[in-house]
Amino acid sequence: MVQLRVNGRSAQVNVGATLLDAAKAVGVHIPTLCYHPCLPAHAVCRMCLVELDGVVRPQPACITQAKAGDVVVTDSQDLQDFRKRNTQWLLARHPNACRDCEVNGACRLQQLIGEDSWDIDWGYVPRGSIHHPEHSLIDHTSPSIWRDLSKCVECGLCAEACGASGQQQYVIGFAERGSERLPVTVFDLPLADTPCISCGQCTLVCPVGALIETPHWHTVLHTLDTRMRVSAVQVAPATRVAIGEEFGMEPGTVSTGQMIHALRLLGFDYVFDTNFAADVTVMEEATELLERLKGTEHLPLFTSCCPGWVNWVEIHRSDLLPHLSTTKSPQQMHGALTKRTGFTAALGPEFANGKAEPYVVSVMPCTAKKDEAQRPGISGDIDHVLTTRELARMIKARGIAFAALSGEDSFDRPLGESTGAAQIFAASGGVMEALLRTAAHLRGHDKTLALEWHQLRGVAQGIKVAEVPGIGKVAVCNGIAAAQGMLATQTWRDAYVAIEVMACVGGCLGGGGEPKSIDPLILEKRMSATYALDKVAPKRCAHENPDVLALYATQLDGPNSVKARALLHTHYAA
Ligand code: HC1
Ligand code: SF4
Repeated sequence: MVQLRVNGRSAQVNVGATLLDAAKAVGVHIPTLCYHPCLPAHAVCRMCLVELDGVVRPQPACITQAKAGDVVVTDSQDLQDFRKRNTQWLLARHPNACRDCEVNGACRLQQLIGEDSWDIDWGYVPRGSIHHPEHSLIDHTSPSIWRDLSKCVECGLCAEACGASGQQQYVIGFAERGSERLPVTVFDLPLADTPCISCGQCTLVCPVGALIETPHWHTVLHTLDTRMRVSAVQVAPATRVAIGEEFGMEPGTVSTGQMIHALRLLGFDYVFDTNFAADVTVMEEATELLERLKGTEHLPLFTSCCPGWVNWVEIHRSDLLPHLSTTKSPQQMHGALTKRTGFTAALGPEFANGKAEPYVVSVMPCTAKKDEAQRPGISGDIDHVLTTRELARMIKARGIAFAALSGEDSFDRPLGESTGAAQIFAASGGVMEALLRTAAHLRGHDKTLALEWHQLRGVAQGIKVAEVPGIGKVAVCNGIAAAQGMLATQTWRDAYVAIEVMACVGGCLGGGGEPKSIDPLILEKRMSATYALDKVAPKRCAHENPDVLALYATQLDGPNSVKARALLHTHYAA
């Protein structure tokens, strides 16, 4: 342990800890802009400069290791003056347009200004466009991600999250030097023309409004306000274990009831559960796996519910397309079931024969789901996709006191009933575990095989493996970088019968549309909450869902039937 003093307080931290860690340990706040606990620190914003006894120049607390006997001052008048000048410099390059910004109220730069009662002169001089007009500052080409580089504070976190420290997609990198430095895309292309997989990890770490999800919430709110259409919303498994963070709840709090209640207050006529469709996905995909296991073709089967992963295969490895499960993702399945089955017909004669359609919205922890909803062949089943963050914005915009709402509300039927197997879709390894539960049942092994597959759980980036008696060896790739590494070899071809890939580390609960967090344990907390929901679920296997069984019996002729394939399966583009 290392002993030091911070602002006169005695601090004790582990060897290797930084001055920022030491300050946190004794409750001293140091402002930061470019720091994120899960990414390498580059100390570019200089906001965290502190004075160190015996050292002439102030040092960045985020990268300076604490040494025994250090005497640290974090808030002298000189430091305060410097932070004010530094902020002034940032604002001179940042549009004065907070009122219209998508992250208004959730921006770290705005917080810095708000924390101190500085009399700041906000004179904005657009940069880049003067000296380097070739860099387009605003890019709305992607269905999932919007860029506005005029708001960028050059922290570099997006390049880290997309590159070596995260997704290893290297879509974003820096161009120019000095005050003209900008994070641009490969060859400065519009994002839609790059190999971006729409995972949104860059938006998750952007401290300002330079990278955001393509916003749909204004249109959704407007459509609900008009009350001109019957509306239905579905909510992803990973949203309920994270949305509470936006309202000051402890990370890992499950707020399903409050979320449903808030959706009703926003004006949705039906509040359904994506988990219902996740159970249907399990039925279809487990049946598909067992069919493929009768032969040798297109094995291993790859899961396909993660659109970031599907994008990656289509962009980089079209040779793998035959291995992807053709089963639609739960989002798309739910959309098809809502718009094109007995539910719609039951809404009334004006909905018969497709004359009118309900307005269908999904709430997802994922930015790539916006892109998925527009895929050729399946577009139209979901009208708009909101991220978890966008739903929180809508709730705040309507002044709904989320945390004070009753947690008693529950999903509507028939598209709202689900099992624990569906809930664990939120976590890396969960889709595979849910599949194994039902595949084992269909094979008649469910009395002998375990329900829980702990080898496939956990947040650590990499590959998880399990040998499943009667089925074969399966793998889980936690994050697109892990999948990319595995697929660069040939060993996977004969090693596994099925492989789950989730583009974001942790699975959907680490998705690019989830609340932004600088808690280094955030994934563990959301994951514990997810498995706890499964543990107490009255039914824990997809094939036990009574409404799913009823759907197959009354409308679909069973899993993988001609009707089921027409409604619930898709294809991919080479
Ligand atoms: Fe996911 Fe899925 S689990 S992809 O992570 O298969 O986004 O939560 O909704 O579709 O169910 C996301 C989560 C989600 C789908 C399901
Ligand atoms: Fe990179 Fe993902 Fe952002 Fe695209 S969405 S730029 S792949 S981090």
